[in-house]
Amino acid sequence: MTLGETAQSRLSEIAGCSQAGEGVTRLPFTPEHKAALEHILSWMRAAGLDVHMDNAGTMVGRLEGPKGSKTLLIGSHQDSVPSGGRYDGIMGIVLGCLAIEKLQNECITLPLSVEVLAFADEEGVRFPTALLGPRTCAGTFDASALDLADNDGVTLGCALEDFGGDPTRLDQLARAPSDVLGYLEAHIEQGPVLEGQGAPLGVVTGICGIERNLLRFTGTTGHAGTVPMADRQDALVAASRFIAAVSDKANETNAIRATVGSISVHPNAVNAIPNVVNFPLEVRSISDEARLGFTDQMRKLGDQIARDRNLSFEMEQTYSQPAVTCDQGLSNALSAAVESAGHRLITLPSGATHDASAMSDLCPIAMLFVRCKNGLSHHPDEYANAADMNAAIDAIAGFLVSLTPDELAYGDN
Ligand code: HGY
Ligand code: MN
Ligand code: MN
Repeated sequence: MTLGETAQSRLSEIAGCSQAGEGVTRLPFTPEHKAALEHILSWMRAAGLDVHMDNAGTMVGRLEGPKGSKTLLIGSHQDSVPSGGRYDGIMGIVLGCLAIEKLQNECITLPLSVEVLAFADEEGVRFPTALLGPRTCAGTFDASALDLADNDGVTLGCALEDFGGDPTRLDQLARAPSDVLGYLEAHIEQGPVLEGQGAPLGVVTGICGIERNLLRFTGTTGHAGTVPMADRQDALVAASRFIAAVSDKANETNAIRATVGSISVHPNAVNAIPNVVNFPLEVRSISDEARLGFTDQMRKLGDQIARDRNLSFEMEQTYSQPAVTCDQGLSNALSAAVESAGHRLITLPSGATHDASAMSDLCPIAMLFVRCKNGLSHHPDEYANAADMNAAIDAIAGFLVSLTPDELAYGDN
């Protein structure tokens, strides 16, 4: 059985740690998360790692290197979106463990310490916040997020405490940058590029930035049968014009991904003119300048549509995350390892965000993408094949071995 096939079998097993229903639904600090940790614990122990769960619910597996050497962190997230796939996040954890297991089996000792980190919550589905694990590592976690609640009114702080974490000691998890050489995340591509290029692996150049705004059009409600069309201040018609224009404008450039993923209408009655419509607008781009410019353009468009129809328009930012660039030195080492493993080198940006986005506040980052069937992700049919995962394990192992001791001299940056 190849290590890629072992990865496939492990991912199939842990996919069972899910709420009932199609695909994988594994949210942070739930029974499904607790069950998944048992599998992750066994993977880390099989790789010879010392394992513990930290106060943020991150499962940490560590292989101690030579005294005073720096640590290379490998990681990704254990959680999924509702009815998601078997690979998003969890793949990076199993591939990290198997790459270290491969080196152990080949009696190769590394000139550095290595850790595998299984972060609890990257998707931000259960709570209106995300990246708890990497932000505690980077010392950038905002403790006010602990008061944010899920749909059942359970706060992040309570859920974390009930799970065995300690929300009062998260600030003690911050790593000293001088101890860390960098962070590597292997992840299914979640897009069609590698499949289109016929390549199993890709080295990521950078991770997109995100901005989310809540938008509101406010008009006047009235009887659907008696108010003449010309006299209406219909908030849903205005929002519809706006949303169609967002898509048209985003289609004019490949630099932008703009999405309206949900909408609420008031009074939401078949025979009443809608007077209040709320919806989120998410804008992503690898270029922060392009993202900010597009969002500003959309704000002006909303004002114009509201003026033309005698409505009011509001737009309030609810989330923002800048684009991050992967470290050139680590990416060069990763690229060399991909080619030494016998694979063509493809480099590409990431339209999805990752734990690496937050880890970039701590240390240099690198990402390795694995080919994704039909580019499908956040979907039950998400799939990566064993041969490609085997190639990734070889590349990660080769990357670890290639990191030269002088780069790892303690405290050299
Ligand atoms: O939204 C994202 O890009 C990630 O999957 N959380
Ligand atoms: Mn995801
Ligand atoms: Mn992910």
